[in-house]
Amino acid sequence: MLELYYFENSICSERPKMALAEKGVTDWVPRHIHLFKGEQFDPAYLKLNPKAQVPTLVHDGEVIRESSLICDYLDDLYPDPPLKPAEPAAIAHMREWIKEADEAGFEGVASLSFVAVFRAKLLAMSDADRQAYWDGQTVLERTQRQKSCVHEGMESPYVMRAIATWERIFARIDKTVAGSGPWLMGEQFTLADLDLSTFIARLDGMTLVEPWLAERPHARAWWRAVKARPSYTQANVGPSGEETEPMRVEGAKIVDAFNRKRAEYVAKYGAG
Ligand SMILES: N[C@@H](CCC(=O)N[C@@H](CS)C(=O)NCC(=O)O)C(=O)O
Repeated sequence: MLELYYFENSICSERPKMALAEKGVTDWVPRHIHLFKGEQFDPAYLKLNPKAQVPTLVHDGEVIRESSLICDYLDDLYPDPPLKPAEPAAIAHMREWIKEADEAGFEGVASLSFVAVFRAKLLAMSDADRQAYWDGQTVLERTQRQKSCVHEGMESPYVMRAIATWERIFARIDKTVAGSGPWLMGEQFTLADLDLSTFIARLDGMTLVEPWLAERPHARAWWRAVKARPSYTQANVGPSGEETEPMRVEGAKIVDAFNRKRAEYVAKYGAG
């Protein structure tokens, strides 16, 4: 049995859902974890995922954590169609994209999401509830990032870090696809494309992707092709349901400040 613990508006949970859709696997069991109701802190769930985060995959009792590792595992479990190249060096290069997405890309999207959208949710809580939410977290870096984004908004240093990260990633996507597209690893759609795409979908849903694509036609063509994949729709990638409108509206509110910060960054360090 394949059970996926997920939250619908989670950019990490969307990764395994999209991988399952790529594989045509539909007989997985959804296990919903409501992050804003604190279900990730339930002691039973913490046994599966001590970091109190989604997704978690449980396959016949075997617990697999970390969204990119779950996708890699699913690719091994269902080898057809393959989402990894055949050659060891190409696999290593593919994993370099994913490492960058996991290490820096996630934090960047999470910071921008917090500043634009989740900040208001947390500020609307009572001081005691907000503190209880943070006290329940088990990863100090996450709590520090969230506190900075909530208290400092666009002035949080995490915003500049997000801009630096995604400037670098979009520049690299544009250059790579221009040289050897249509996908990041050439002719084959791989886990590199998939793992980046759910993060970029969130930026897109907050109307924050356009500034990065404006002068990058190859990155734009790549992004259009990702969105056209049936798995993207089947897995409901990007803000969906009642989150769609708040994401778009709240994201649009920070676009001007975001563009100013980005211009500051580009003036100092260059575009990518
Ligand atoms: N590196 C982890 C990150 C997982 C993660 O941070 N997930 C977020 C949702 S996208 C989460 O569970 N957050 C818990 C919270 O907000 O309290 C992975 O890729 O699985």
